[in-house]
Amino acid sequence: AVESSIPEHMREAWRKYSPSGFTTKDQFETEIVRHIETTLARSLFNCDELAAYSGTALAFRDRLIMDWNKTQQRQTFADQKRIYYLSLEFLMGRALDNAMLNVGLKNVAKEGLADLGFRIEDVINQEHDAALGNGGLGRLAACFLDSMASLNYPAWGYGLRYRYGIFKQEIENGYQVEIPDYWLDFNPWEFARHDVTVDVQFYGWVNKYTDDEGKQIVSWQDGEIVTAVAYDVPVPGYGTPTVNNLRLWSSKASSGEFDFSKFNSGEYESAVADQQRAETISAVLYPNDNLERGKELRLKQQYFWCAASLFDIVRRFKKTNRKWSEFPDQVAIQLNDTHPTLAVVELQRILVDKEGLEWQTAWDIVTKTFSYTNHTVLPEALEKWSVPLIQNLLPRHLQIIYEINLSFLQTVERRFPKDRELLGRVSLIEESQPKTVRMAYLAIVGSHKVNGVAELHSDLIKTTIFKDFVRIYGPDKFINVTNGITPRRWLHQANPRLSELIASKLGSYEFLKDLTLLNKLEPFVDDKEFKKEWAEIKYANKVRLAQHILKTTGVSVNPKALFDVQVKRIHEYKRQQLNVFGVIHRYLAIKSLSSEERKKLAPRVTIFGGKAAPGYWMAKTIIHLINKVGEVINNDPDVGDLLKVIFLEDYNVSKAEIIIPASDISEHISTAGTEASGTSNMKFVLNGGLIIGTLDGANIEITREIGEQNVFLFGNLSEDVEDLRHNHFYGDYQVDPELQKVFDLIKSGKFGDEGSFGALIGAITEHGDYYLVSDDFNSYTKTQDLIDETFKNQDEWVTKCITSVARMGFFTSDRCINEYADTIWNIEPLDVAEEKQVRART
Ligand code: F58
Repeated sequence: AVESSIPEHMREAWRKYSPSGFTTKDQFETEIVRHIETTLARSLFNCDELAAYSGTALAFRDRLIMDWNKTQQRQTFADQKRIYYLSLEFLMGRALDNAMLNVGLKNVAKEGLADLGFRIEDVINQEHDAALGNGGLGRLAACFLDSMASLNYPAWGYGLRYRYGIFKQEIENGYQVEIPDYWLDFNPWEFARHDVTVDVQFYGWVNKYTDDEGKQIVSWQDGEIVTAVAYDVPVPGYGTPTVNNLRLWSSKASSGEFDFSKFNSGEYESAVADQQRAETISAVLYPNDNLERGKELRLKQQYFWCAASLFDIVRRFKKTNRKWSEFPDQVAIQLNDTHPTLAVVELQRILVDKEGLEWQTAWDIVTKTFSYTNHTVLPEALEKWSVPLIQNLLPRHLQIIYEINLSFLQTVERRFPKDRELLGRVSLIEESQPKTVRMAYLAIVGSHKVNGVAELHSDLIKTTIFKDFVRIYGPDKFINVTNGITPRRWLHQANPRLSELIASKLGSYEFLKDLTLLNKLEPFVDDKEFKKEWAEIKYANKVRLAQHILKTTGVSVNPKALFDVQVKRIHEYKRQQLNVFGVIHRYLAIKSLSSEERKKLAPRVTIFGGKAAPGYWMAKTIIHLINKVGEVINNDPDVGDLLKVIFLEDYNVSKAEIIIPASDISEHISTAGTEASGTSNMKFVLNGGLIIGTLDGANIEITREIGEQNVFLFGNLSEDVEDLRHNHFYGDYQVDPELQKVFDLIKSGKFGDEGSFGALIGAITEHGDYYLVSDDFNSYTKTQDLIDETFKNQDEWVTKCITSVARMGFFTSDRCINEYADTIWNIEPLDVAEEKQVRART
């Protein structure tokens, strides 16, 4: 027992008064009113929706805390192996609705709030998204936390508590404008642990000497110290008492560093400046997706977070008084991309420099502990850090990296003595100017397993960027774990009516815990009543989105039209430009028809959403073009309802929850071989929408599961991409003639100053069309025509949708987490049966 625990003979009183949390409507109302009147110091004369949200959040938070405390006690007591998920991004979105559904008391809250004069939807909408991520990678981490808690795995997330999440996007005159996302004004979901801190060192120099006993001592000295303060966020599982912990680190000046003498000597300003410099580390999320820029502050963020997390993990391990050799039996650490790779080096440093282990003994422990997930093959997204930068910021770590490299290259040389070039290719150090550290290679060498995120992607990394490493380590080190999504948020929360309809057919909500049960829906594809209800729900979701569109853009759209959606980060490889060129092509077609012929067309609303990295000029040009095309088409009386083009501002998790359930067709149209997996493709199909897509990422496995007849596939295959790119530079290469007409219209100034879009067109006509927009254009527009035809037969369409949903069971993140647990982490869920019984009795 620790000193701070209450003596045994006094615990009875303690237990007697320990709160048990509300379960009934009356109890909920008591709690919310108490919080509003005391915690928030408001009253019934002064309670707006924000206050109602705050009170509700505090009431649910109380419940979560109790389960959270118990979960942590249970996990400590069970003393099993834990998984630590290190991610620089956790794109959590809102917490209240999720907490209500996971605890299972949303209806209680709904009725209670109604009694007090509020609509639950309005209350939920008051919450600010927790937007600590860019896109797919960050949202995947959030889905994984949900699954790990729901499956009762002893798991912790570790990340950074950015003061500013991903920027808020506004569109002004068709251009993206970035607004800072300060989100911490009122955040009831975090707990500052001012007593849980770690001092993190930067800069300084390395002192190597031999002590009196002849032992080599290495010590990293001087430099500056920044303190990491822990902020804990409860992560509730669905239908289980497990509430795991997400620990986010915030930076502040260390009390040692904060120079009080400066105050006294009148250097007040510079003392405050020091403090601000320390706080800058966790100030802002870098807003790039799939691009690395090598900024010092980003490296500082990475080390700050890795050092604090590792210290915390090691501190917890040491409390168990085990031998170091047992570390990998207690601890598994997953690296979400290469961003946390310094953790590998840091653990080696702790074991060798601080704990005095032999190099090789330490290294065995390190490699058994870590595993690494790769999320991209795009060369511009692979992290490389300049050696001089690391030398200056982390001098001891650079030495360790060189030592790791030396011993790795020696092994390679022994195994492949005749292959001199191999050594240069796989070296952790690239001999560039300046030299750089190849972080992906370091992550591979420091891990026992490396995984890609969809089958095609995992194959591609083995045959392209990591080919040499497959030769060196053998194929078993490289595996695939296809991504998944949590059905709790992406079906039950986002689409409650569809979830309810499914439950009514399957007899329970058990499918939310075992998504393969959805296959029991398939026999109902011939049930007329069921199909009607299905179609009504989709229509209601479209009406809701149409209202949102009207409110935010002023454009009125017809909910009976086909809703065609592409929402994701704006990037050339994701090809929003292909989509908007397709829209212009459709516009030209409409204009060329007589008014009689137009009546036969299927009306369509094309909806875009997504942020461009602030420095990604081409992506911003794509946004500009979409908005300009929308202005023209939406106001052309010849077109009317036949075509509307919408750009939805500030796409984020909570907007995705409105948009995704309202889609008929969504677009996943990346150049084959560029999108590692994609996860929104899964969300759309799970919500009864069909997809148009290339044979890329998880589209391939989605097609295999739901059947080719239910997917609109088009475009060139990944194996042909290289040759096609090559061909663009030879012979008399010409762009697709239909695409050329689109370019001509843009160049005519129809959508405003044609100069604005010159680079976008030039990338295709002059600069080799790297993303194969022209090669795929014909196939794309033909497939869009097929979609129009198919949509006309609503009965057939609904059949496709239902069949697809029924076959989506594979894509739950629960399956994904179980695969990680079995094949990489070697961890077991913690038994909570007893806890559940105690709950049922009380
Ligand atoms: C995404 N990567 C992949 N990176 O693009 C997507 O195919 C995949 O489904 C998803 O990961 C999950 O595996 C991604 O989102 C980033 O945003 C990084 C942020 C930090 C800088 C480098 C890119």
